[in-house]
Amino acid sequence: MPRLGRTARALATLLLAVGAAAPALPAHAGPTAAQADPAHAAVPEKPLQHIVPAPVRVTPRPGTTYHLTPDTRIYTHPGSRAAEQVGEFLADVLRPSTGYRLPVVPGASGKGVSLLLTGADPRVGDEGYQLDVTRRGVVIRAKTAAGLFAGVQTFRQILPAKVEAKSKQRGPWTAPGGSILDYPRYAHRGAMLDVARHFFSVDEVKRYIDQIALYKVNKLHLHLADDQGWRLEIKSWPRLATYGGSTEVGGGPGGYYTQEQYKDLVAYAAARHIEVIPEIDMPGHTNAALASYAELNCDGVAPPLYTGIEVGFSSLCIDKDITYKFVDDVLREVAALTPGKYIHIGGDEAHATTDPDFIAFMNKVLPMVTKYGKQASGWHEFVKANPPASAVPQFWGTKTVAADMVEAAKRGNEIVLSPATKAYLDMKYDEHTPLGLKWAGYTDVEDAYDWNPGAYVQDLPAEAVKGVEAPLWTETLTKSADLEYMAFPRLPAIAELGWSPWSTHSWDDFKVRLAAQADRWHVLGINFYPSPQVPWK
Ligand code: TNX
Repeated sequence: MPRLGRTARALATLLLAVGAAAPALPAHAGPTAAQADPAHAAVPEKPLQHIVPAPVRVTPRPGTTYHLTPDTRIYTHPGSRAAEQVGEFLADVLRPSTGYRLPVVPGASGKGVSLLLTGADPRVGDEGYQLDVTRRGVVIRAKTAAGLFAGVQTFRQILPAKVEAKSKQRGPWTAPGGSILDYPRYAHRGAMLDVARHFFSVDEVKRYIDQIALYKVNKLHLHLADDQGWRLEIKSWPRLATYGGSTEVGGGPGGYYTQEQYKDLVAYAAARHIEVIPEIDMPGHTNAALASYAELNCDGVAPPLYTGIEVGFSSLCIDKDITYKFVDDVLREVAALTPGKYIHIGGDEAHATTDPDFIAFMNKVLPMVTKYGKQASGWHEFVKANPPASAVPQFWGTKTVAADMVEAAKRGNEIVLSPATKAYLDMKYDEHTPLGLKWAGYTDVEDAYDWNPGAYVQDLPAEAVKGVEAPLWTETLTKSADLEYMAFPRLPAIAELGWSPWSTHSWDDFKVRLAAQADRWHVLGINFYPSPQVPWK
């Protein structure tokens, strides 16, 4: 027990003994003894109880700890390249701060850290894991590399926060003994980033990918085209990127990803078990495309580029054949760049398109998505077109009554929930927030956290919910520090709704676990909003 006074040591021993009497505690087991005791400052951290998102089951092994040492090896499942990659990912996190070599070797050993694809509790499913920390070693078991990766994220959180540092730090590198069984509530745990309103470089997007991976988010929806900018090179329509991508909100230089850069982003996400869902918004939110090619406009006249923040004024020309040649070309190229299942075709706020035109448009475009081997996602308005059961509507409403979502569920669509009043990371926290918008209302952390996706939309059956997603629109955000200020701490709140069983849901517990994350955010340089709702240390 490191550097504690005698009284504190006695107290800590007592607390560990108390822990011993209570074997399996759910992660939400109320305030810890440490917080309840006035002398808590001297009591060691209880990282097993501070994991975000809350695991399904945590069983401490009181009095037991494991230490990384200069001789520690990372063993990965023999013959599995995917497990080896997860091992390399873990080593890349641990090496700079510990200064240890941490070789990644195939094999299984009770010593060191082992990442194994056998022997996991069947309940872990496709993305869950089991984590066991004993005096001899750490063993993560899963059925898939995605499960091992999730286990690695948990392992990071039970090591001291400074393990996240990029430079050598002083140990000890202690993990508390215990066992965790963990698996997600929902298959879709998404974050959306709008790179159209303001452009974010490949490195900035990678930084965000690393941040969302910490909280077991498994989908990155990239909003790649909007009125203010087209951000992906399309070889058959090159001016989309070179001209349509040449500005952004406020008139800055904008930018776009070449297809090579985009592939690199997709691979970077895949290495973190995150599927990129590209969005090309249509038929509205298309001024950048309309400005790039005059022939896409009904009157044949290209409008100027747009750098304001109004929505709902642009539309592709529904009656022109060239519109569908254009969409087909774009979807073909986007599909070829997409190893994931989904292409998001937008469909929101098409205020410049009549309903019959909108439906006619979607009826032509939805089959193209299928033709290129993908399933369509779309903002919830696209259910007007009766998309096939494989399509995934993304609900962004501000009300909890949504008959169209209930009807879509009856037709077999699974729905992703991004209610703007809860999950929109671009909403201001309160009236003092310097960034963000407020049309859906202020959203402090407790608002973002306190809703049940399984029972949110009235009469929508729990089984119709595919998951949750936190959109980050960037009309007012220009740099990574801005993204982080809006996403932290609300992104971890939405991530927990997507991962953790509802039985663990407790704001009073969550806010304490969230507070404990701040040490990590400091070390990682994440610019978070220190909400007064959270008991930061
Ligand atoms: C609505 S919600 C939009 C976006 C804006 C956002 C700003 C939705 C699908 N569309 O175009 O960026 O509000 O909060």
